[in-house]
Amino acid sequence: MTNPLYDALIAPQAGRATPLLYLGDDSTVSGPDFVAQTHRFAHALGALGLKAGDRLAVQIEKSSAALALYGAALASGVVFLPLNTAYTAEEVAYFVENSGAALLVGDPAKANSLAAVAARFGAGFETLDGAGGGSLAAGAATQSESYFPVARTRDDLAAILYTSGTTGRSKGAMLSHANLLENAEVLAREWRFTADDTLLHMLPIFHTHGLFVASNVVLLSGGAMVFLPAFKPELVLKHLPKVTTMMGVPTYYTRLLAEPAFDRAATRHMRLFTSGSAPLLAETHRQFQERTGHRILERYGMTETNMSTSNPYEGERRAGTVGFPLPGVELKITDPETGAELPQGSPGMIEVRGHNVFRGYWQMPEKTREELRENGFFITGDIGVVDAEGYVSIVGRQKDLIISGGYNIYPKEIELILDEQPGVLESAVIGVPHPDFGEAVVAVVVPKQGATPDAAVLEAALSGHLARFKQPKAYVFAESLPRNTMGKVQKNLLRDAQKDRFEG
Ligand code: MCA
Ligand code: AMP
Repeated sequence: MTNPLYDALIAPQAGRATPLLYLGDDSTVSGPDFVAQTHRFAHALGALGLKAGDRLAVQIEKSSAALALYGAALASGVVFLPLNTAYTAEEVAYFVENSGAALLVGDPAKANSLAAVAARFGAGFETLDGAGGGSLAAGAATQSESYFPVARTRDDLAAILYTSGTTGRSKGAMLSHANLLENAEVLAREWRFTADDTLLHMLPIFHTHGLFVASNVVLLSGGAMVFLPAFKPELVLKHLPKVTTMMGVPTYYTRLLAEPAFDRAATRHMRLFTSGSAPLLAETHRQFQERTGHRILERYGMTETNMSTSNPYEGERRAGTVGFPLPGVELKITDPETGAELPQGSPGMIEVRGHNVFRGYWQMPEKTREELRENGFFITGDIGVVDAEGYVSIVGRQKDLIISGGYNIYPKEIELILDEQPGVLESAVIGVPHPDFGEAVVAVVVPKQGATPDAAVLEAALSGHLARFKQPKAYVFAESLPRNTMGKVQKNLLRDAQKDRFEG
């Protein structure tokens, strides 16, 4: 009996002699201790009635216990559904309801509101805090350290990660054991990860980047992680001497470049810096090389596809490109209207097919059919171009999406709430260049005749509904929105008008 991800990522940790995790308080977690905690959690999930295939929604702080809970879900065949810690209870409610989660695990500080959400949809509720305490941990403490993992096939689901839709309704991307394992294997090989590596892990673990790219690759290759709750430049400088590799979103690298101490000497021993989740400006790539001598390795992926392309480990890491399709991934550029493949050099829709492509959206067959072709190609919504040497560049997005500090924000979700506010006739939410976040959210609001809606009131109205990072960083009031002959709002014109708003 096998369980592909448990066998590859979790079980081998039991045999390691050196620490798996180095934590922010200078304590460590050994491999055997990590596996024991994973097993105790797996028993605790079983004791709470969770069976293989049930969904486990978690909105918890990053910690070694949170990673062990992910391991426990894998071991017990429970489908892991991690949620951004910034989401409001209202946002969490949608995911619990849509996924039919059997259990919600939340931070004790939010226990009242989250327990009410769980109760509303018939899910159980337990707590786990950033220090590894809470009711789930208490229930696990008395459980056995040995656990026989539940058998899973490569096609069984390991996780569901929600990704927002252009309609404002999030869709659960179903990821199988094979999706996650094969992608981790390819990345570990392509990026030369071995047991000698220690990764500086500062990414959140509720998204693909921090959980499946960073954590899975290290667990698979037998390396270790300096595992910190959040990104802070001063902590990078403190922990850098202990690590060989770092993964980040572009904001991490622009913030590090603002630290004079982050230089050639501080990074001399480093083997690899990777970047993804948002475009890395060619300028940042060049400045980073000038300052440190390292060329950041940029790669491209999505929640639905894990990683699809990467710049080469050996060979030229070309600024402004996301490199080549990874082994086992086919990539083509198509006409967004007809789906016909375009000749090399023409910009068009990026479509990808391979081991990495997800199994469809949870209980949304129509959405799945719209984006995942019968022949297996996934329509990414990203506009790209492939040069004569095969390097892929992302030159735009067909989807109405803002990427701010590596988080995806769908304008529709914000517009729907703004449009309901008193005094608001309509709104258009756009992303404009921002020196720190790459893009920042700006709301263009058209007041109803005679009304004078106030930005502070609108901000307050959004705050009960939406996570803080999605809320506009600025409001602009306009008499009308520019529209084309089809009546569609021309957001490009709004973006042009606002493009210098945050630039110094
Ligand atoms: C925090 N704030 C933000 C963001 N983060 N606003 C816009 N965009 C953001 N990303 C706001 C907070 O709401 C708060 O607002 C203020 O900034 C300070 O909050 P704080 O938590 O202190 O912020 P921070 O620590 O400076 O965080 C910025 C960050 C973080 C370090 C860039 O957002 C981050 O770690 N991002 C990584 C996201 C990530 O892992 N993405 C991977 C997705 P106020 O002060 O007004 O209250 S996976 C993916 O995309 C694909 C598959 C892929 O290819 O990897
Ligand atoms: P998510 O929905 O969080 O999976 O975000 C996926 C999206 O992030 C992709 O469709 C791209 O638009 C964007 N993305 C990820 N990596 C890169 C990159 N290296 N350059 C540009 N965009 C990227």
